[in-house]
Amino acid sequence: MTAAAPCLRHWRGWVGAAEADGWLRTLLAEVPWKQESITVYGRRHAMPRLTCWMADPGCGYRYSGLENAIEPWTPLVATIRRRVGEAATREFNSLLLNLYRDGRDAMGWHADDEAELDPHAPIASLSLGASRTLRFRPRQRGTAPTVAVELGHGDLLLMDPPTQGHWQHGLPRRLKVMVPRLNLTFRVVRVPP
Ligand SMILES: O=C(O)CCC(=O)C(=O)O
Repeated sequence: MTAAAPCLRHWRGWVGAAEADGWLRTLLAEVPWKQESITVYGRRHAMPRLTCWMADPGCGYRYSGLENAIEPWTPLVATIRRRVGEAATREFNSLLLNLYRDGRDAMGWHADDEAELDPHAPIASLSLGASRTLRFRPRQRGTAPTVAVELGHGDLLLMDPPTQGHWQHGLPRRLKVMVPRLNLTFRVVRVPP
């Protein structure tokens, strides 16, 4: 059964504009961004965004058939991880960074429900740079209305369980946007005891 709405907590301007500007500048310059390709219906496509997977050792993650190489936490990202963890009252051991170079870059409909992820943990999403709309739709189509969340510079969005079980989310293109947007989604990967 679909929950009536995704379980979201949205803090607009969670980080102030001046600090968010500094984070954006530093992350654009120091993260080892990669252009990955994915296979869809047997054909290779360049992903419409750049990505980087930062995580504790042992926290590997696969999606769309890609095994992500683990990059170590940079000092700034380690600080952001701690602050986001305090806001969410949850420690995160991994992070997918997405760089949307302009409004042509996007993310298709999906749920973050891979077997490696702890389904009882929230996913915390920090946005920096251009404002873009994150859309949610029920996995059982037509059982609830689509929800649109405008994510601006410095916003923090928590997606609490069971959102990923019932809803997909995606970030459509917005062709008028000429400047980059960064999104950091902190996750909990299950590690064997
Ligand atoms: O860029 C966003 O806000 C969404 C990112 C996302 O859906 C993901 O990393 O799974």
